[in-house]
Amino acid sequence: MSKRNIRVTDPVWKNYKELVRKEMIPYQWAVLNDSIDIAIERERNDDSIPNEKSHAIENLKIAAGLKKGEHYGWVFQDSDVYKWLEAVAYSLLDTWDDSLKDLADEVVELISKAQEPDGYINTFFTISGPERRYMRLAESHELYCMGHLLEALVAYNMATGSSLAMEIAAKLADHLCDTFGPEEGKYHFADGHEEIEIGLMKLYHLKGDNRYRDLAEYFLKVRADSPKEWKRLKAEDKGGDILGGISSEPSKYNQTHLPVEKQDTAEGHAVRVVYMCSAMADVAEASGNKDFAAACRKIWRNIVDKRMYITGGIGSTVLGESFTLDYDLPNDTMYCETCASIGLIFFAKQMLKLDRNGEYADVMERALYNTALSGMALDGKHFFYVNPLEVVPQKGKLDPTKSHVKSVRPEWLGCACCPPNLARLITSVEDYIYSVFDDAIFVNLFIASELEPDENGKKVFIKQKTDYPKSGKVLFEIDNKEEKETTIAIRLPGWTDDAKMSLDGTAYKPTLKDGYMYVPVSSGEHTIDFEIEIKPKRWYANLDVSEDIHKVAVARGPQVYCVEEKDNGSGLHRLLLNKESRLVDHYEEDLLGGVCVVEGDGERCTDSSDSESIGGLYTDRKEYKKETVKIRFIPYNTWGNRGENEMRVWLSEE
Ligand code: FUB
Ligand code: ZN
Repeated sequence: MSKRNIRVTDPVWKNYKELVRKEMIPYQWAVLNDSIDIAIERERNDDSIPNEKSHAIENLKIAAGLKKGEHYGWVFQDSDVYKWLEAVAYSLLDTWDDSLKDLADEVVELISKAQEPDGYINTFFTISGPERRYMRLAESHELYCMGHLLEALVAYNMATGSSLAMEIAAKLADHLCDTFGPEEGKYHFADGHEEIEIGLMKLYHLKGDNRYRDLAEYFLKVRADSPKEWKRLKAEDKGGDILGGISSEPSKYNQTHLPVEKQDTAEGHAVRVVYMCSAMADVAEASGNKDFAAACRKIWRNIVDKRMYITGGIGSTVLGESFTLDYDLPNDTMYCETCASIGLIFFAKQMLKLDRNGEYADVMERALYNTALSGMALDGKHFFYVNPLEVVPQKGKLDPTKSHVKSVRPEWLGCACCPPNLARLITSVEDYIYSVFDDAIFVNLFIASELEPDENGKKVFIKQKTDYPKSGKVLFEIDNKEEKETTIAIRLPGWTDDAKMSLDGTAYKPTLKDGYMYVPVSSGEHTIDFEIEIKPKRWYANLDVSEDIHKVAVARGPQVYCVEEKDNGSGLHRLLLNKESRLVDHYEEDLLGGVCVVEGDGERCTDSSDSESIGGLYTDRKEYKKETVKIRFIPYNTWGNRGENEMRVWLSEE
């Protein structure tokens, strides 16, 4: 078993990790085995969404020949198990647990039995149509599932040293290298859903085998050529559609409209885009592919400048779970899938390896603290797939265009991609705190933790002490055991204007470049005291975001806030936040697991519900009647934890 070289000490994050370890992982295990009586909700009104059970472990058992039966669920149902296994691996790195390890070993064993002798693995095809292998790759998710499997096996090998995990991974990767590639006689197309590229890169980073990196690069390069090959094989395939709708999606849906290196806007299915970019940036860094790097920078700019919600959510429409157009950011019909924000975090992390620019970490933090964490209830057993910025529960129930907008997190979802994705993110959050380079260590996230050098890394130890984002104070205790000076580059978040810093007790003015403050530290022990002001702030959207014009959002540090009916009564659209009112924050230990609440003076329009109601829909009267109210905001990521109620992020301001 290996040890992490970084350990989270922050109580809030430790708590999240414990929630995943103690609640989410066993809960998800029970769901994957259909051994728990819960309501599995369809993520939207669509009768074709399988929601009777998960059957994911059963599918593996059938494929392994241990049971008889049919495949059930999505064609990518296997990936739920793989993501669970990856989360278990990270969790074991945090807290060793013999029985969890034994259980995960059994899963790895089961996977090895479900793997075909040539390395191929996919329960749907093994059970329902071995002759259809790779014939429907636009929709079949075969490589998508394999990508998740590689990620899981790499993580599990790192956590436990499992040689079986590595055997399965090598056999699978070799199968892929033999089957796909530029050489004659191999397949020249990619999967409709990017992910295999990420898995191959993880295996490449672990094993250093260039074939895996090259194949990841190949899958990206061949992407735009794939549709004609998909079409050719589909015509030969004797079976029916596997995921009906997908074959009729436009090429932008799966990013095949242009060669990936020529893409400069985020188009189509949001999760696919950010998974693709994450892999592209990783390959660019590993192989020096400058065209990939340039495309990533352009797509990044398009997302961050024109297509991302203030919560770090992406994907403006349920149709194709997709991006739409610049500045189109509706708050109550959007998609903002939890997985998409998780993918954005992956993308940001890879960009931090390419460019030393704090903006990537700003966005990573925005997505992490808001949309990603909002994906899970405080009990670790209820999950959002879609993360709205404005909810009126009845609309989600009665307006067919809003059936995906839920006001309470379901116990599980027909398409269960998000919960295990979040589990693996939370259990590996330490991987996002620092970027370590030969000449400098970059601090991306402020999370209390202890960093030790890994075997080959530079000998610098950092203890980060902070209760961020409750306060903006961070103390770094650094022990530079190198014989030469090194640099600690600390992110100055883009949402703040100023920071105070002292080095070894003396005020220090660091060089600021691209969002990082550079602090040189000589050999020996040092302290850096760093403080940014965290107070509630108002934010306004670009004028071209028509949905948010004349509205205000409140954030406190990296956390976006929202108002809930529970605190502010129903009809949240009637609230007006006074322009001049001071926003005041205080900590409430007993609320929502302990949160900073923000309050501001405002008004509520009362006209149409009192005795002087206008009586009809419209009036020529100039003013609404108003009553003075105190508006109470809570962190967005904690909404929906007190029963069904209205919520909104953007408020009118007067
Ligand atoms: O297609 C696999 C996963 O299911 C996607 O990443 C999610 O958006 C959901 O559609
Ligand atoms: Zn998802």
